[in-house]
Amino acid sequence: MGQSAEIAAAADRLAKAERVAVLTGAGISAESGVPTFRGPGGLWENHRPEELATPQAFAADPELIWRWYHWRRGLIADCRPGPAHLALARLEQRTADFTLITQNVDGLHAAAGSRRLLEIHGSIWQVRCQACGRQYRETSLELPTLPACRQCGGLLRPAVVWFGESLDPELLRRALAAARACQVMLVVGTSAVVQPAAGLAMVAKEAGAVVIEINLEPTPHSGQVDLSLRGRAGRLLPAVVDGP
Ligand code: BV8
Ligand code: ZN
Repeated sequence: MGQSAEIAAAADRLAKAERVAVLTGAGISAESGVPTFRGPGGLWENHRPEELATPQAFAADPELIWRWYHWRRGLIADCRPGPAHLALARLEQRTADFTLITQNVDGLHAAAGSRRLLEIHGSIWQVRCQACGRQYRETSLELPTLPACRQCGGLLRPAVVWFGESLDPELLRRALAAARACQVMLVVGTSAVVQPAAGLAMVAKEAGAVVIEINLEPTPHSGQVDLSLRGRAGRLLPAVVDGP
C-alpha cells in the first residue's frame, strides 16, 4: 500500500474511533529543536544513558547531573510545540475517550494544549527535594548549580524518572488502562527501547487495538503494528488527524 493510502487508512481509523490512546517519545519534539536521546546528535551521543539519568550518577556527582539538566532546561525553554503536538491537542478535543501518554519530560504537549496527558517519566520543569520530599514546579533558568529546596534548604533533584527508578504507580495504572481500553493507539517518535513505556503499545495490540506507528526509522515495534508510517511526525500526524 502506498503511503498516501496508508495515511488515508490511518485517518479513517482515527475518525471512527471513540477511544484513542497515544504514546509519544522524543521524536515528536525533535522538529521543535529538542534533541532526541539516541539519534544522531542525540543527548546520549557522548554519554551512555546509565552515566547520567540514574540515581547512582546523581548521588556520585550531583553537580555533573544538574549541569546536564540546566543545559537541557535552557535549550527546551526556547522550544515551542510543533504541528505534531498541536495535531494531538486537536485530536483530544474531538475524541470522547482520549489519553496521551508521553515519555518526554519537555512539557511541550501541555504547552500545545493537551490536557488528558500522562507524563510517565516526569517533567524537567518539576523539582523534588531529597530531604523533605516536596515536589513543585520550578522553571527558573537562573538556578544555582545545586538548587536548594525553597522550604527546607535540602538538595533538589529533577522530578524525572531515572533508569532503575520505578514509574509513578498511579500514572502507570492509568496508562495501562488506556492502552487496554483504546480502539486505536498512535505510537509517535519513540525508539521503543525503554520499558515499561514501550510495552504499552503491545498491551494495546494484545487488547485488540489498531496500532499505528509514526517514525522516521523502523523500530522493534514496526513488524508488530498494523500500520507503520515512515516520515516526520510534523508532516504525518496532521495528515492522519485532519485527514489527507
Ligand atoms: C523501571 C527521563 C522498574 C529522564 C528516561 C537494566 C538495568 C536497569 C534497568 C533496566 C535494565 N534493562 C531494562 C531496564 C529497564 C529500564 C530500561 O528500559 N532500559 C532500557 C535502556 C533497556 N527502564 C527503567 O529503568 C524504567 N524503570 O523499569 O522500573 C525497575 C526498577 C528497578 C530496576 C529495574 C527496573 C525507567 C525508564 C525511564 C528512564 N527515563 N527519561 C530524562 O529524560 O532525563 S528515558 C528516556 O528515553 C526519555 O524519557 C525518552 O523519552 C525515553 C525513550 O526514548 P525515546 O523517547 O524513544 O527517544 P529516542 O531518542 O530513543 O528515539 C527517538 C525516536 O524518534 C527514534 O525512533 C527516531 O527515529 C524518532 N524520530 C526522530 N525524529 C523524528 C522521529 N520520529 C518522527 N518524526 C521525527 N521528526
Ligand atoms: Zn525540602
